[in-house]
Amino acid sequence: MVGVGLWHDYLSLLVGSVMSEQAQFSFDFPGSDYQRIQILDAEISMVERAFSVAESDRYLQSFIDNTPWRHDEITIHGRTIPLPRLQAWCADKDAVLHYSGMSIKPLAWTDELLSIRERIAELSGLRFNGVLLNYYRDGFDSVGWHSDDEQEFGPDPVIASVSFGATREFVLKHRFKDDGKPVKCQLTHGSLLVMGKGTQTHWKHQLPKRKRVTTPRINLTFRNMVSLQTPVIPTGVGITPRIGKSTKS
Ligand SMILES: O=C(O)CCC(=O)C(=O)O
Repeated sequence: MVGVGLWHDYLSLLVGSVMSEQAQFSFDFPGSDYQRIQILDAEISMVERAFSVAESDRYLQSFIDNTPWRHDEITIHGRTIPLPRLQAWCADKDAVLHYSGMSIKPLAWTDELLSIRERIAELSGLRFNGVLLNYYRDGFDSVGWHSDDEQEFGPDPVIASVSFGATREFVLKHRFKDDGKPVKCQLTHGSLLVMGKGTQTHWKHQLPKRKRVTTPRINLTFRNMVSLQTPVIPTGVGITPRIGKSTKS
């Protein structure tokens, strides 16, 4: 039998291969698939196989084919350019998203999104009332540096990020400390990344362009709009959920 120390070392090596050495890992929940990622001033957890390959394949194709994607534009310094990705916002009624100068009315929840939301709740105890869908058609699509600190999500939001399709590098950088190296994380097909307390207030993140990536990726960021009549309070199991303005490009 592998001892706890060795098991921890093995996991550190395994996970360390996809994260910068700045991150430290601990495996707080033996028997679960959680990897708790200890980074300065924030809590981040990951489940690499939150969805099976078959489920993830099905979700990837279905979201690409069936989502009424919007291709928004953003004006920066007087220049209007299309965002380098497609998007959709699904949420409880009345959850209007104010985002990069736009007001986006929510689409209704679909059965698939509800199932995924339920899986997140089973795995983490976290519950959400909205989800932003991002469709990266290939490695030329991206999202620039930002924090998800829009007012409607409260002062220090917890966000659950589910990925299907091409593995893409997710990079975090501390907002106030210039000396730290960026933390890099590979978001794989069927993975769940929970950005806990501190992640949006102390860190920014991006999904950089990767020209060698030729296949699509769907990312779903589940969020809680705190102004709704029926705000959903996260209740943590396995991770420590706690209960932020950005212009993304
Ligand atoms: O696609 C990703 O993994 C990141 C998405 C993101 O940063 C966002 O929706 O705010």
